[in-house]
Amino acid sequence: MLPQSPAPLPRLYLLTDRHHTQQRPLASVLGQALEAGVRMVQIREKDLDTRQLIDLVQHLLPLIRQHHGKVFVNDRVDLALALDADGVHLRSESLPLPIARRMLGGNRLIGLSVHSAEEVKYAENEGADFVVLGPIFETPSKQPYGHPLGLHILETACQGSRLPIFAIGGIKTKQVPAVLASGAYGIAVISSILQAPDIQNSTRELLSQLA
Ligand code: TZP
Repeated sequence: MLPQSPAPLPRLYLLTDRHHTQQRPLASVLGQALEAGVRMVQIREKDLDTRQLIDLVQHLLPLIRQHHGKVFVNDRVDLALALDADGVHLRSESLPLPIARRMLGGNRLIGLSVHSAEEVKYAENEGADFVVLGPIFETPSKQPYGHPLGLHILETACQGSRLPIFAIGGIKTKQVPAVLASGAYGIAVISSILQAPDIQNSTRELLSQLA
């Protein structure tokens, strides 16, 4: 029998930020997004200490799994392993990718946040499973990364790499066709789901553009 190839990644990647939920509890907002079809979630709550983060992951992970979703922990390889997440999402100041891979082995996924076509190549060469490239558009959610990269850099990165590239930064439903036309595999979002007045509706709109 041929070995089974892994299931393809979902095309919509939701990043959590409990400061962007319009005062609604994160678990409830996330629950609605999952109901509407989100299947890939990064728990990204950078201001929590280790104990608080463990509590949150333990609270959210069963909810995400109930919906057959994949769970990624931002930055914390140790917690991804200990709490049995599907993978880790690394940023530039995280453990270097080869070290994270050594710790996680081949069965867990590693995503990397990148900001240029060159960093996409690096991620590919070092064995990342996917990257999140951005910010592509202007976004209030992420001031520190400065100027948006724009669709041209997204297109260059996609042409130069076979890795799945998720575009991030200011992506709403109406930007999805242009992002896909640039070669992106999918999109990663915070505010277009977490801040939406109708979370299920906004999630479904994004998914229908990605279908
Ligand atoms: N990395 C680049 S832009 C960004 C991150 C985490 C924030 C994306 O937030 P939004 O609200 O989807 O624009």
